[in-house]
Amino acid sequence: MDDPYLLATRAADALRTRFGVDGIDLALVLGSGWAQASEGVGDVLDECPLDELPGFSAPVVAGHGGALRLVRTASGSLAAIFTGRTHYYEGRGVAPVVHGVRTAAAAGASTLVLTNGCGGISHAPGAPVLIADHINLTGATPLVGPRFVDLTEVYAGRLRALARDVDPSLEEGIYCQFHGPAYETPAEVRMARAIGGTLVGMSTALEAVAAREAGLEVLGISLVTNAAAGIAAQPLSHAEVVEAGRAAQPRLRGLLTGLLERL
Ligand code: 8IG
Repeated sequence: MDDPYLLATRAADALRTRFGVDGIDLALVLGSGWAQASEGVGDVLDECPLDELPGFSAPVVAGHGGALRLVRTASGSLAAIFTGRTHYYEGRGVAPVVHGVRTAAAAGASTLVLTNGCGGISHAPGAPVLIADHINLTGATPLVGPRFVDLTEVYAGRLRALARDVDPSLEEGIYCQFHGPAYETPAEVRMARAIGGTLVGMSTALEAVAAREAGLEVLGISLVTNAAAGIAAQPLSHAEVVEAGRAAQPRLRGLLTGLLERL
């Protein structure tokens, strides 16, 4: 089994069988700081460990989820919520990183909401930020061969407008994806700023590219959990990340709830 598209088709079939549905309408990937906020955003119909489906493996990071949850939204849509993701820094390659995205598309989703926790260059910790565009600094791509995918509008303006309907004070930013797992050096953060980045993270861009290839409409939302290295006086700490996530919960919950009422 080395065709990632075929593997996603099989995972989508397993999803349909496991949940007893014909398909899904949208998918939501939960990043650091988003798990709690997603609770209660719809009626939970069912849930299973992600590694029950072909091609998925158990999470490697403590605090990163590994479940697939089926939710009926207030608008009546069926949403698949991935409570965690595979990161490129895990070293398994790019295909496992985008397997959830391809599975969601194969299961019929037309909309993908990607969330993450990240560092802020020009956004304060605690702020949710709409991703307006990205810069992929991983040197990797999920696309193999002559797949000339148009990336003019990776993050749909229509969905960003919808998010701003819910929360008009949302900022927009440019997400720079680094390989990780080390956080950036201050010089790397200055480089990211110089080339137009306002957020630094370790996910999302690769997933968004695979999503555009699959024809999904993408919304990306970052929770800034820490100032990027060298932006604040102190070094980065995991405790800071956890605390910023905790403090932002009510706002994130309101945002997700409002979004899922509209999707
Ligand atoms: I949470 O400062 C989180 N994830 N690259 N840099 C990068 N990823 C992150 C950061 C950060 N904080």
